[in-house]
Amino acid sequence: MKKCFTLLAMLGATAAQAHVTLDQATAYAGTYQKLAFRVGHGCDGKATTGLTVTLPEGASHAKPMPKAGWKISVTDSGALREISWKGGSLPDAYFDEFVVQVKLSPEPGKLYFRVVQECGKVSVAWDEIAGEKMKAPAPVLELLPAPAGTPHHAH
Ligand SMILES: [Cu+2]
Repeated sequence: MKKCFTLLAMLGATAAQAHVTLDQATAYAGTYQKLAFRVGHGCDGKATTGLTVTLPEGASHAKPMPKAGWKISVTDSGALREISWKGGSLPDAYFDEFVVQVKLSPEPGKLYFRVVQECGKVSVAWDEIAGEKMKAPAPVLELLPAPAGTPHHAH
């Protein structure tokens, strides 16, 4: 994580792209969307070997996209749903995306996705949802009111 803090100091807000982030910042409420979780670096130089995303209530009907080299598992335990990718190895010098399709809540607002990044025995929780100068912010998606005529079944 040290490397990340240095980048934050140097680049300010743009360094957020180097964390674990969502490919898109906004989406229309009530639609099906492809969400790509982008892993910008490993854990203090170590390769990423696992990623677990907790879906908020506002993201349902989750369908992960198969990913070569990674084993996907889905946990559905009532309100909280977890999707994890394990068994691969993403070197610190590269980035990759982990993709899932979800149906978004019809209510506009922000959805936070808590993510745990694993690098062998080390892990980083990307779960901060408020405050300035967050060290490990959770990926966030802002749901915008859908314009009239937006198809609700894009799948
Ligand atoms: Cu980062």
